[in-house]
Amino acid sequence: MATFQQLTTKALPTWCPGCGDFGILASLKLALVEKKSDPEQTLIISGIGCSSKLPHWIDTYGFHGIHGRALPIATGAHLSNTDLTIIVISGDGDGYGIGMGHFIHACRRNLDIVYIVHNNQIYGLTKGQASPTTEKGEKTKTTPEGSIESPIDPLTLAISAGATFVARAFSDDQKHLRDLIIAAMDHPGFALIDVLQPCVTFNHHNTREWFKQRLYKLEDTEHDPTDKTRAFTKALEWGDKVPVGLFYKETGKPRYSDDVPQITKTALVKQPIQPNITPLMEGLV
Ligand SMILES: Cc1ncc(C[n+]2csc(CCOP(=O)(O)OP(=O)(O)O)c2C)c(N)n1
Ligand code: SF4
Repeated sequence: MATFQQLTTKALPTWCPGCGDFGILASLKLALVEKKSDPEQTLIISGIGCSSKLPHWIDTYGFHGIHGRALPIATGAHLSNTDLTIIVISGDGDGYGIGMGHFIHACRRNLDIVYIVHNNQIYGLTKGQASPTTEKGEKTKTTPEGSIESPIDPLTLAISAGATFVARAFSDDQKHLRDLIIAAMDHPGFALIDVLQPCVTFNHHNTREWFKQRLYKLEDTEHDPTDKTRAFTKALEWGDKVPVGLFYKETGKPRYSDDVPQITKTALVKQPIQPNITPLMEGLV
């Protein structure tokens, strides 16, 4: 286990002052402290983007991958060592654009991974192009007349693809996000937390104020996260009111790793290396 201070690196984040990424980083550290997580058994994997720089600034193991490929890297790491706590960090471009195929397959496989997507509805690192979650009509560097495309909804996609824990949070509500990350870590299966975050430099529409006027918590309503139909209805709500919290949770579905006989008892990395590979080679002939 590590304290908040011990998880804090000497290097300081290079995010723009006021970026929502700071709140997500702080919430993740708070969750790891609360969970008494061992930094040496914690692996944070990301793709490419402002958000994906996060593993540089938290003192656990980390892997800053390539654009859109955080989930395949995490899948390999997880199946090699199922004892690790694996947190994957993406942006909306990284995870829902170039990485969309991997996202859907990770959901259906129910990999035991926590997937945190920093959703600022824009490409931040590359300076303000439209992303898959950019709202219709939004003017960006690539849509100077306003986007003509409808945004995707990551939550309904995740639920229909088979994810067993689907939540949305806001980067500025660190206690709420911390609690959702803890619940996601405790959940045996694929857990998506889509985190709405301001990009103060390139998204001048979905600002802090915009969110604060609209967000409300599902926990303050009668919402039942085991009700899949209701979860879909709530996930589609985006306008004057935008819900955050746990939309959907399914228990009892086997994790991918439960059905791989070679690793159900002992993690692959803890198994002896088979010195005699002749039977293996003969099996391939
Ligand atoms: C294969 C590939 N295509 C495109 C890029 C350029 N690129 C880097 S980050 C990025 C998008 C960043 O947006 P997002 O994932 O939403 O993260 P943010 O920077 O907003 O946190 C793009 C298109 C790249 N690095 N690699
Ligand atoms: S460009 Fe946007 S997302 Fe990137 S660090 Fe700056 S405010 Fe954050």
